[in-house]
Amino acid sequence: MNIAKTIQNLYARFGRLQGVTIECQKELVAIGVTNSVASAEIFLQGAQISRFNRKQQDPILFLSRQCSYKQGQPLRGGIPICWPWFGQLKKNNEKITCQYKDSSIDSIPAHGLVRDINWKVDSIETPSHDVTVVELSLDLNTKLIDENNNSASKTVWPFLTRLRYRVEIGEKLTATLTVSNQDNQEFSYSAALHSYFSVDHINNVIISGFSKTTYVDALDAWKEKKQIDDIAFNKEVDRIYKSAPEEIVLSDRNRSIALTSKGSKSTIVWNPWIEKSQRLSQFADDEYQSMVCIETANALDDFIRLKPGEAHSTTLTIA
Ligand code: TA6
Repeated sequence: MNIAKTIQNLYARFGRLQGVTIECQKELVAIGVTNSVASAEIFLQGAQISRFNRKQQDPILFLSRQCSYKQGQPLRGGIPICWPWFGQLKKNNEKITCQYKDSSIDSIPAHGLVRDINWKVDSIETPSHDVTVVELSLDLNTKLIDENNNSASKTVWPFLTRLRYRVEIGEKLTATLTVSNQDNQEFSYSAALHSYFSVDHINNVIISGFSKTTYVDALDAWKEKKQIDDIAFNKEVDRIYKSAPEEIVLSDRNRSIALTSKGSKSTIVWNPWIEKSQRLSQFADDEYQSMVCIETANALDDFIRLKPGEAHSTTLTIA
């Protein structure tokens, strides 16, 4: 990406908007938004929301202090967009893996191929003093993926697809990923808004809303298990909750955050704990104490099939 040209173009289009800044952090370009009630930051790479803060309050989202801000390296934190598969491709439904028959699916990076592609900024609007709406998009075809020449570009996504991402920043943050099939054949995908939340300490975290639901334990041979009570943490947790509730509450000693999802029936809950933290890129050994991932997803059996002309939206609201 030509950073100078990108920044110049964005300034020319949006520089006059109240509370909008165009930022450059090492190799990445971001849109900064501040209004009367909140502030946020969205990187063009991966359309990744990196920050969301309500005025005079602690950050809602976690962002590692070891982020590299380099092209091709999705930030560790904020809300990465995992699409057109969640997690390791080979662990996805056969309807998804069969679309990659020409690629060795073992060597393909986890979490899809749009986290390290630069998205287009379609619009930034400030309909009122306390709401800012940013819309980004990605028109996917095999040419674009190859041009980006990123690690996953070996994985040819063979379908004409339009991704649109609408982010509304106010008292609440609402992020909506809409996938449209613009091809003449059906395709299937899995996805996640892989949200990292900032917490005072993982030992104080309680996630409620999941009791009596079933989850797949990615740390125990992908066995199905029952969630009896609220979720608390005293070790690494990596679970895909099936038929997850629409309303989830994340609490720590200082606050409670309500998460509402639409168009998603699966949610991933993850904390790497001590040992995995030492192996993660862009992550300090002790940062597992300050974060938890609650990911609004379309994963496992909750994958999405789109016929030509169809579209699906997955929405997360943080309140
Ligand atoms: O969503 C949980 C998870 O699949 C974990 O297994 C861990 O791999 C995490 O995502 C982070 O993945 P990343 O590719 O961003 O390092």
